[in-house]
Amino acid sequence: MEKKLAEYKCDTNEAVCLKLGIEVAFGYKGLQIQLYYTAGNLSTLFKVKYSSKVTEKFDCVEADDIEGKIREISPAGFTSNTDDFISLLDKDANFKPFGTLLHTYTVHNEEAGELTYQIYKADMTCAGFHEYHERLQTFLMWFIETASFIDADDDHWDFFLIFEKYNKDGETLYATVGYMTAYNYYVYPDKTRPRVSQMLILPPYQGEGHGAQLLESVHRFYCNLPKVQDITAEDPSENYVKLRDYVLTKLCQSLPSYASDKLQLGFSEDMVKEARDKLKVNKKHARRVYEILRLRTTD
Ligand code: CO6
Repeated sequence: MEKKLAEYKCDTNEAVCLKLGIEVAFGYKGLQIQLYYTAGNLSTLFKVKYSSKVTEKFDCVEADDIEGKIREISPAGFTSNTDDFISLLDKDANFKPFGTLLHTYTVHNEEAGELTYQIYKADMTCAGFHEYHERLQTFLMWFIETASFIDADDDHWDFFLIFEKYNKDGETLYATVGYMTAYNYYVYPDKTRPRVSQMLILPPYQGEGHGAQLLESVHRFYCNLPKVQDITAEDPSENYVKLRDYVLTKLCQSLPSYASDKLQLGFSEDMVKEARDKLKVNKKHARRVYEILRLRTTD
């Protein structure tokens, strides 16, 4: 009996077509969970397939409700019909990014050559963005261990999105690359402090410099807003801290107060002030950058 049931244990890592998973699912043989997103609009196909499933009647055990569990974190309005999904793929050509364009950059790719990317700032007043964001944030559950969904209707949220811009059959298309959310906290008496809450670069795009481009653009965006005191992060992960160290060091090293002769004199109020006023860098991070740069100049 036990041997027979062992065949009904599937690793959802392998079953999910996203190739990312949650836990071991019990009760299925040949389990396949298809979760497909269109590249731009993230319209979703969600389908669960298996060759057989245990039943209480014959096997005296119940199969895990894998479909129900994934449904809870699946984007609202998904389709389970492959033909419908194919027609949504065609419609994806009409997808345009939301919000205001902040920055355009290119990345050289060995196979594809020069690829173009754009960073946009969006908010909930952009038509269709609410639904798009609902779909986008479902990725967090697959790719960030401690992720949770946000109450996006609170107007203190800022959204920053990266899209790849490419041409196909004479048309300009966009693909979702990643995003960041920041919550504008109030600082007495008349300032705000945006706190980065979520950041995700989708796996195929990781390690190509997009995270660094996004964080730098976000600093540059807030630099233009006098009411912003500095930028912080909520529960930053180790990976996020590494990325932030890289970006803030790159930004601060061009400030006069971080010149190599100044670094030798120790951490100073000038560094704190210049990093905050010119780049919206928080005091604690200004100190970290000082230590990184000081170490570099110390043999
Ligand atoms: N180790 C060391 N150095 C790193 C790392 C890691 N993991 N990530 C970035 N960097 C540094 C490094 O110097 C990179 O330069 P190269 O060595 O030349 O590659 C540089 O930063 C730029 O990295 P890149 O822009 O390519 O990073 P990426 O586009 O992959 O974005 C990421 C980084 C962590 C946002 C992305 O990998 C990701 O989305 N990972 C999964 C989700 C995640 O972990 N998100 C962060 C948790 S949420 O903490 C959080 C406070 C909130 C925001």
